[in-house]
Amino acid sequence: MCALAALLSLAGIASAATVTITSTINVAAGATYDGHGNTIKAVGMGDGGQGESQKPFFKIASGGTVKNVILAAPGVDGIHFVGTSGTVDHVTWQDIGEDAITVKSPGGTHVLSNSTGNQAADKFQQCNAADTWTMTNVVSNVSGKCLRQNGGTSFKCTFYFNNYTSINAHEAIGRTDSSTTRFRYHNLKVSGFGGSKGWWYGRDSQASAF
Ligand code: ADA
Ligand code: CA
Ligand code: CA
Repeated sequence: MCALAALLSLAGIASAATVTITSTINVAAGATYDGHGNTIKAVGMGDGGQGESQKPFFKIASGGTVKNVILAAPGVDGIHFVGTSGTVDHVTWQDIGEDAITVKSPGGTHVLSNSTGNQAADKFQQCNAADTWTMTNVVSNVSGKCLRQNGGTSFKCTFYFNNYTSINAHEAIGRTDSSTTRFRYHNLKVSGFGGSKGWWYGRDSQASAF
């Protein structure tokens, strides 16, 4: 323990720590993982590049929550929602890996709130199943796509960008290949955008304010 941590500990004040993990943390149905502001570092779970076989820091089952945690580099495969609902709140990705947060099968209703994802080489958020995904008070700081519905899929999603800030996205705010998906936005702030097909990658008619 460093001197400052020891002093804080004597004073009864918990200070943030770095926690090393070597395998995915499974958050059970209905359970909450509260990181208490600690930083998690993944070892042996991937290099944070664009390889698709990296492991996630967390898998969140239905009704589960991950909150108050900082995810260090390497960003591996981020966080996976694997149930019909779930929440990620107050999470910071310091350096996103292959992607930062994924809705996996079966999809349902998910929330990302009060969180910031930094330095996505390609995708910040990835959606691989039909979902209603609400993002509130979220910042994407450097990305290709802030959000990508899995390429070539035609299921319907509704994505709510609520108080969402995108800084330096170089391809799209949202990208889908599905004609039934809808992008809804409220207080969406975009700066440094570099895409050539618009914020919604050629699907402007599927995007509307709420
Ligand atoms: C790519 C890949 C998908 C899936 C996705 C992801 O789009 O083609 O199969 O792995 O990435 O979830 O990261
Ligand atoms: Ca991917
Ligand atoms: Ca991924």
